[in-house]
Amino acid sequence: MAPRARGRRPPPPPLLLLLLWVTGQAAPVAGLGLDAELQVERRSVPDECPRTVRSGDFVRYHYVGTFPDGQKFDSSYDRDSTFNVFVGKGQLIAGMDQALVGMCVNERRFVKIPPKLAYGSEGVSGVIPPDSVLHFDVLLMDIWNSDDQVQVHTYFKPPSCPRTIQVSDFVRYHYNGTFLDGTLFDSSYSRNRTFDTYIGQGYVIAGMDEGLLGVCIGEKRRIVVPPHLGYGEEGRGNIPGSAVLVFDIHVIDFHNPSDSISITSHYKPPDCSVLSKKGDYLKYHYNASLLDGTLLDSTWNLGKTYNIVLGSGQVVLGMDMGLREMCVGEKRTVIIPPHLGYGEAGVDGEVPGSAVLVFDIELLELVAGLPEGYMFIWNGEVSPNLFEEIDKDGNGEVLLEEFSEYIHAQVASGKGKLAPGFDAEMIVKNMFTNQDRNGDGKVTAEEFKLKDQEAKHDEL
Ligand SMILES: [Ca+2]
Ligand SMILES: [Ca+2]
Repeated sequence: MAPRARGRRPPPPPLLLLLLWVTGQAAPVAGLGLDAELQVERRSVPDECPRTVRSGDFVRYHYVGTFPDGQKFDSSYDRDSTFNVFVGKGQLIAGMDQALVGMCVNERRFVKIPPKLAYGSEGVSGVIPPDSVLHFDVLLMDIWNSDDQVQVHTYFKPPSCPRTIQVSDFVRYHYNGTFLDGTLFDSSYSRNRTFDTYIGQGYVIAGMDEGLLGVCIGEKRRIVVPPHLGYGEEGRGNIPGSAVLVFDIHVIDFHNPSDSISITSHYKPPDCSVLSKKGDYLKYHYNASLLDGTLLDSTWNLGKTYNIVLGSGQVVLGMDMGLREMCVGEKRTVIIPPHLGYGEAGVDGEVPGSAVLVFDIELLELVAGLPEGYMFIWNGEVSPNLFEEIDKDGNGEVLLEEFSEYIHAQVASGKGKLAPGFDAEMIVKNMFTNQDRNGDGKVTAEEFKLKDQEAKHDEL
């Protein structure tokens, strides 16, 4: 074959089709019984080769096509795009259809194809001379079959797995996304935040919706997604069309929006008869962590308890629920889904968005609250001359100073009781304001009423 001087740029894609795709009339060059003349040299074979090309597979590969004298006539690298094609279906010249069979991803083959398995005695006008032997340096990037399903391989499963992901659960996971040749195309780790999504409802590609089913919290698995369950022939962003995607995922947590909290009591003292209820003032210690064990916060480390009035909105709803009907000395673990915790937003720098939280709690002290709706109660009988007693200077008007002094004296002597856990001055001021109907800063005898004398409860 005569050397050809070729100074022009590689052919554009339409010509590529002429070169590598065989139309119906060109196909008969196969089947001449001269397959032995096809020479295949395996130049580089990867250590790991879980799968090899079979007839009928779809492959993506790079190649450089040269004539025997080394002159390049075509290269996929020049187009910065792999060549994508079904193998063994007559879409390629016969020699290439045969040469690709048995290849591993990342394998490199050097192939010499005789003209009878390429473009024969006719060649391709202006590109391939008649009777040309063609050389191809081939690197296989990708392989799948239209019969492929999602493949799942678990390589770490936590010892305890009380529940696995089901359809409609909401999951947070980390992942590295690579192509079959190992090239990384995306990673949640690089963004330093989990990927969060509902499962089985089409929010993610079909292959991930399927591949995440049945996974445990803390599990690590590889999910291999063929393109028909991924981004298809079109691809998306930096994912080329017809690419197999490999996701190495680590599930951080999941929950279902219908989940409530879960309470596990680890220890109860012998006398566990006084149980916490709404309005009680509680002092407790806690460790807060994520389901994967990451510690977020600990009052034990701070050396002082956390103190709240139960049912007063001082903690997230899940925590309020988790502290109910608990006795002093009891230890329990409360698991709180995000909709009863810190929600989708989380707490900046402290709690990730949509995180399930684990609280290990010990109740140290309980001060019984007042009946619901009361901020102050009398322990015994109420004096019949209450207004006169409060109006110390006897001028018929009670000022805040008189009122405050009187209430505190009642509490100090054990005759009255303020709701525990709140700012006493604030309670007293609210009580006074409630009695001062016309808001002039003084309470008159007419304004003054006992709480129980009214349908609408006030404070005294
Ligand atoms: Ca007065
Ligand atoms: Ca008044």
